[in-house]
Amino acid sequence: TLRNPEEWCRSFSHFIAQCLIKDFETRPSVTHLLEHPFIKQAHGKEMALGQQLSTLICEQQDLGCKLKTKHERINTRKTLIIETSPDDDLVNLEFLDEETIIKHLSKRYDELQIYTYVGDILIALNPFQTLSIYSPQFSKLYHGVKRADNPPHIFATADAAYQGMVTFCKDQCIIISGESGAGKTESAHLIVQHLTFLGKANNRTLREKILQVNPLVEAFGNACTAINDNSSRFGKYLEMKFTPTGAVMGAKISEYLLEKSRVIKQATGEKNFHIFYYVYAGLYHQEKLKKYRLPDKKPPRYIENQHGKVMQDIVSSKLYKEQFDAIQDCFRIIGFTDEVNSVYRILCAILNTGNIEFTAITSQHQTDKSEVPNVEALENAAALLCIGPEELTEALTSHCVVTRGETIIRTNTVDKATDVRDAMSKALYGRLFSWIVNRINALLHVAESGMNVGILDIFGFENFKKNSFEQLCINIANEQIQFYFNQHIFALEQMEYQSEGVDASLVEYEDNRPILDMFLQKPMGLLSLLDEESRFPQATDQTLVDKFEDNLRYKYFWRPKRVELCFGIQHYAGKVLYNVNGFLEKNRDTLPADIVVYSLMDLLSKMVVGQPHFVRCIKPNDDRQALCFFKERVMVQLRYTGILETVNIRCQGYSHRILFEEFVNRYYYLAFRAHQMPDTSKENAVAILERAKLENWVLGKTKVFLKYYHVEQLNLLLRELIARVMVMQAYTKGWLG
Ligand code: AOV
Ligand code: MG
Repeated sequence: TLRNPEEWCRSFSHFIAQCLIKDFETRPSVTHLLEHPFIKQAHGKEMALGQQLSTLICEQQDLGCKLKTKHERINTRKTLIIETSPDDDLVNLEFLDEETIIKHLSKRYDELQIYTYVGDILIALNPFQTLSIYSPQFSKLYHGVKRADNPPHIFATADAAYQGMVTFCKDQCIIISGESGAGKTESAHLIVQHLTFLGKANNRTLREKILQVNPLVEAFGNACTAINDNSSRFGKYLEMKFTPTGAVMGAKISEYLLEKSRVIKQATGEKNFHIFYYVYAGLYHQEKLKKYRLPDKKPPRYIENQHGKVMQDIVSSKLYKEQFDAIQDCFRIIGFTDEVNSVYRILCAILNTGNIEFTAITSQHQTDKSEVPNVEALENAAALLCIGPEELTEALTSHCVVTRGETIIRTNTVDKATDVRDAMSKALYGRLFSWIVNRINALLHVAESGMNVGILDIFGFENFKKNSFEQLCINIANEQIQFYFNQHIFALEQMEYQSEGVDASLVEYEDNRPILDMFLQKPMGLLSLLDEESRFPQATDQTLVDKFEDNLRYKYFWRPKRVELCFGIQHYAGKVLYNVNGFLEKNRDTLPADIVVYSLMDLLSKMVVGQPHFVRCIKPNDDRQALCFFKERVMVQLRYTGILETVNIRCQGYSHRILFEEFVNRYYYLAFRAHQMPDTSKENAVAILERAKLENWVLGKTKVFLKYYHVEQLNLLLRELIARVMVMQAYTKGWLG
C-alpha cells in the first residue's frame, strides 16, 4: 500500500524507466508517455500527470537523447560503443574453454569493454585509466532495465541488487573480490554511487553524506603499498539502508582488521596511512604546525620515508593539500563538529609519540633503566593528549608487575620502552579509527527498520617479496571469501540436486576447504598453534616455525630448506612464502588470531542472510598500464577464481532454487487474481511457470529449479504487473487528476 503521491512517484519511476526507454529512442515526446500501451492498458484513458511525474518525464527524455547517440565516440583514444554484443555474457559462447574465454576478454578489453558477465556474476577488468562510463547519464541507462539490453556494467550489478531488494523485500549483498590492485575499492565506490542514484533520497544532504563515507574511512584505512597507491589496509562492509519503497535512508559501516602496524613502520617503498600526510601537509599550508606541536623542519619519523627529501615531498605535494581540504569537507558534510580538532590532535600526538627517543641509564646497580633525553616530542605528545608529561614518561619507561598480590613497579629497558611507545601509537590509531567509524554510524543511523544492500570490499590477496603476519591475515580472509563464493556458486547448488532428486550434471571445482581447515581447526590449526605459542613467554620465532612444521601435516604447508625462519603456504591464489619474524609479538598485540577469524565469520554469516551478488575484479597487468592485457596474468586469475567452472555451472546448472510455497507466494499474481490466494502447491507453481512461458526449468521434490535468467524474466513480468496495479491505484485515489 502506498501512503502518498511522493512515494508512489518514486516507485513508479523505476517502472516507467524500464518500460519506456525503448519508445523514447524513437518517439521522445511527453504525449507519447500518456499513450504508452502500458499506461493505456491500466486505465484506458488519458490523464494529466502531476508535477513530479513531469520531472520524471524530462529525465526520461534526456535518456532518450542519450540513447540516440549510441554510436557516439566517447573516448578519444578508442571508440567505445555502447552496444550489446554476443560475448557480453560468456555463458552464451558456443565453445567454452580457457583459450576462448581469454580471447574474448582480451578483445573486449581492447575495445574498452572492461565488464563481462558470467551469467549473473560480473567480471571487471581494471582499465587503469579514467573511463567516461560512470556519468549520471549512465546511471539512468542502467536503471531498472533488462540486463541484456545494455552492455555489462557495474551499475547493472548494483541495479540487480536494488531491484531484488525492492521487489522481494529481501536484504542483498554484493561481494567484491580480486587480488590487491584489481579494482575492488573503485568498484565499491561505483556501486555506492549508483545505489544513491537509485534510492533517490528526498533529502539531498543524505545522499551527499553517504557518498562521503568511503572517502573518509579510506583516508584513515588506506595507504600506498608496493602494489597499489590506494591500497585498503582494512576490510569494510558498508550497508546502505532503504525504506520499503526503495528510498535510501541511512548507512552503516563495519570495519575489519585494520593493519595497525603500518602506523609505526612501513616496508621499503611503502607509506603510512594517507591521513598522516594529508594532515601534515594541510596544517603546514594553514601555518598551523606550531599550534598542533608538529616539527616544521623535518617531518615526523613515522611519515619520513626511507629515501630522504621527504619534507619537500610532503609539503610541496598539491595532492596532499587538496586531499586535506577534501577530508575536511567529508567531516563537515557527514556532520562531524568540533570533534574534528580532537581527531587532528590525536593524529599529531601519534606523530610526536613516534619522535620520542630513549637512552639507557647505566649506573652501578642498574643497567635496565631508560630515560627520554630530549623531552620536546614527549611534552608535545602529552600536551596534545591532555595528560601530564611525567605521567607519559612513567607509562613509557616503567611497567607494573603483580606478584603474590603485591604490585611492583619495574623499569623498562630502551628496547622495551621503544616497544611500549610503538604499541601506544598503534593502540591510539586503532581506537581513533574505530571511533570515527562509530561516529559515522551514529550520524547516519536510522531508527526505522528497512532493508539493506551490503557491499563487502576487503584487502585483496597479497604476495610481496617479504610477507609477514599482516599478509597471512589478509590472505586467510581472502581464502574465506573464496570459500563463500564456492559455497554459493557450486556446493549449495550441487547438494540440492542430490537431495531434491534433480538430474543435472555436476561441475568439478577446486574446493579450498582443506586449506581453511589447516588454518582454522582447533586445537591443531595454524592459528591455534600460533595463539598457543604466543602464550609461552619463552617462545621464539624458531620455536614457532618448528611447531608449525611438527604439527601441520598438509600438502599446502612446507618449510623451505635454505631459507631460515620461513614457511610456505599454497593458497588458492598461489604460493606465498612467509617470514615468521615478529609473528608472536604481532599476534600478542592484535586480538588473538582466533577471535579475528571469527569476526570475519560473523560478517560472512550476516551476509548469508542476504541474496549475494558477486563481482570478480581482475588485474590485466602488474604495471598499472592502460590497454595492456597480459594473457598469462589474466589466465592465472581466471584459474584460481574458477571462472571456467563458473561458466560451466551457469550454463548447465540451476542457480536459483525456490521452495514451491515461496515461489507461489512471490509470483502468483502472474497466473492468478490478486484476491485468489492460491494453494502454495507444486501444481500452482507449474501453472505460474507455464503462464510466464518459461522453458528449461526443472522441478525437485520441494523446489522449483531455475536458470539465472528465468529469475530476471519473472521479476520483470512481476514488476510490469505491479506497475499497472499502481497506476490503477493512483488513478482511483485521484492522484493522477
Ligand atoms: P583494490 O581495492 O582491488 O586493491 P583499487 O580499487 O584500489 O584496487 O584499484 C587500484 C587502482 O586501479 C585505482 O587506484 C585506479 O587507479 C585503478 N582502477 C580500478 N578500477 C578502475 C575503474 N573502474 N576505472 C578507472 N580506474 C580504475 V587492495 O585495496 O590493494 O586489495 O588492498
Ligand atoms: Mg581496496
